[in-house]
Amino acid sequence: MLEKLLRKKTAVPDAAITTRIAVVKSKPIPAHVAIIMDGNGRWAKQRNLPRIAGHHEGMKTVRKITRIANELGIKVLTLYAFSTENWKRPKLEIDFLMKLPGEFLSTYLPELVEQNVKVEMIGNFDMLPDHTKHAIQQAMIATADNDGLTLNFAMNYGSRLEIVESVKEIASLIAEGAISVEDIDESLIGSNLMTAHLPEPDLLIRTSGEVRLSNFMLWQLAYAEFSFTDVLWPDFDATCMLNAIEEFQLRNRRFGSVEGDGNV
Ligand code: V07
Repeated sequence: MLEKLLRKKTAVPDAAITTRIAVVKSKPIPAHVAIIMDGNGRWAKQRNLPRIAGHHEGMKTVRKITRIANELGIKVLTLYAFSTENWKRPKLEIDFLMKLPGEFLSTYLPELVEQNVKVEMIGNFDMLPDHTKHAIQQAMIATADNDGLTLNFAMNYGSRLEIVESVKEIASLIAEGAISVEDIDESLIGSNLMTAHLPEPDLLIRTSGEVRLSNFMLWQLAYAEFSFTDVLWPDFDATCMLNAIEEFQLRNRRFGSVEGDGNV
């Protein structure tokens, strides 16, 4: 009896989600979705749990959202996992956060490989602890030949610093005489950012009710649609993801036409 009840409970939403996925897939899908995964600490606080419990639950959401993104045919999913500002947090919290890539990958790498997901990273790799570097490097090697979803973690990432580094690189090319000042244009700057090989995000999602960019992909988000939700990241699920993409598709229904391409 109990088993029957439980089975019914899960079967109904699953069918509804399958239908929504099919409808969403029949319309233009954003190629690149970027997410600021906010609200893990608040989720924990509401349950009288330590902040790290929220981060750990948030890690499970990463797995769920990766699956649905892949299923929807999204090409790139960029997740803001750790900002350059996050070093200001208590040391114990930082130590815990730096163990999450290792735990995530030791648990989920086989299924990422199986799902043809390619793991990548943007941000300053050198400053990460060795064990974190190793975990990420192993995953990048193991998934290098995959050509499904690119799961791009922004780790120790800050957008202004990324732009500063790009400007320095361009300045040194000029100093060596390799290029001239007149060669500087938007495409040259874009091609010196850490995202040079990726399409620009079409959709930015930020959870937990905050309505800020917090130094995330400032250049790359110039033309993106923004979707803000009060849902805390650990509670963000397939339904929330579909809501954001359906909203994107409504706003972009003139996608590909001469109108609605950003030119007034
Ligand atoms: C982190 C879980 C998600 C919510 C945001 C904060 C906590 C997955 C990773 C990760 C990173 C690189 C990688 C594989 C997994 C991660 C950090 C924090 C620092 F190759 N979740 N997650 N990294 N959180």
